[in-house]
Amino acid sequence: EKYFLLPVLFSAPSYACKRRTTLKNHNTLLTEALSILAESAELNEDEGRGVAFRRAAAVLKCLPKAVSSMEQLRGLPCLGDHSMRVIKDILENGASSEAESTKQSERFKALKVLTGIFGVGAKTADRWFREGIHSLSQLQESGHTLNQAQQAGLQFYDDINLPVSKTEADAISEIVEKAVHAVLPGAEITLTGGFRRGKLTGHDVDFLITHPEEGKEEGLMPKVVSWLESQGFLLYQKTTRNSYLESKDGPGRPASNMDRFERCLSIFKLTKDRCVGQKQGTKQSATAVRVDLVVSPVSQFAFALLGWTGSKLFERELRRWAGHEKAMSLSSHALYDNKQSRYLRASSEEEIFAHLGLEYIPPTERNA
Ligand code: DGT
Ligand code: MG
Repeated sequence: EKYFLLPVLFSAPSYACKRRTTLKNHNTLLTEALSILAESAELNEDEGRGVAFRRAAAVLKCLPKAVSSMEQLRGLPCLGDHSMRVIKDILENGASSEAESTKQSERFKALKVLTGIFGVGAKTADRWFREGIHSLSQLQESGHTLNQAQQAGLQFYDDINLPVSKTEADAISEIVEKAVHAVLPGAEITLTGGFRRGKLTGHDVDFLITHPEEGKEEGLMPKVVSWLESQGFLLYQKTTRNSYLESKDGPGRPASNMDRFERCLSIFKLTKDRCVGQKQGTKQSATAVRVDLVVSPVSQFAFALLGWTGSKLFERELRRWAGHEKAMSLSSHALYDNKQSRYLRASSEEEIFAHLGLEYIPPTERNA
């Protein structure tokens, strides 16, 4: 008798918000190459191409095993011709020549360095690159006037581009809690972003602040910022109204109390004790850490929590699901049902998933 070994055929739902994606990735070689191509497309402001590569990478992240042959991929969604060519190249040659040459290209390297400056986006970096500015020293010599964020970004460049550890995030949490409770006892602070999804490092630390009594959170941000400033914790801060999602894929109608949503982009000074030498003496040194603070009224808290937990692709897919499959508009403020012409209330993430007709996915499985 003969036995044939059949390859494992993978399958997955096409919406990332219907998949469970933990941090265990069995296909890092593939996903890292696709992420480089996504990043390159984003730096070239080709959003469509960027999303296509992000979706392809995300579908591979949720597979239970490493991909070993192209035929295993037949049943998978989100893998376009271009992504398939990249995967084939890696399976056959051990690396993607396109991802490798992208990584080594002068333009990609320069745009990475320039967008590594806090306050510099793809547009500005591209303009500078076309003027012949490819490095930080060339930028400093150029005589360009930098805004306050960019000046701070340049000043703390090395620290900001170092990953933030969970230990550092916890230390920042303590400071933020102290600040918030000093100015508004009873307020609640939640760690969001990648750390809430269980990541051990991040590029920043994200917090969501609310108060169980609606309205009590009003005017909170300036007070928190003043407290932090008076204690010397802030190297930079800028408080703005949150208008990110609303300007892009916001609800059919703006939420009534949207103007109360405030965001503070900041750079914290974190002092840490470092062991020096064998005698275990400690030396204090400071590091700069990017911190995002968001204040939400409790009525919008569940939406804000869902919106700020990420991943970015998971969020995008949730909104796409809501719009295309449910005729609803989801933002980090509200969920609007276009058929019923009304807002759907929710006081937990579970309720929002239920409104959307989705199985609940916990934060640690939103790492798409
Ligand atoms: P990280 O920090 O590199 O470990 O990765 P994340 O997942 O923490 O990403 P981050 O910090 O850029 O953003 C956290 C989540 O917050 C992200 O999944 C999407 C959301 N988000 C980011 N920026 C904005 C914004 O300006 N407005 C709103 N509503 N949401 C945002
Ligand atoms: Mg983050």
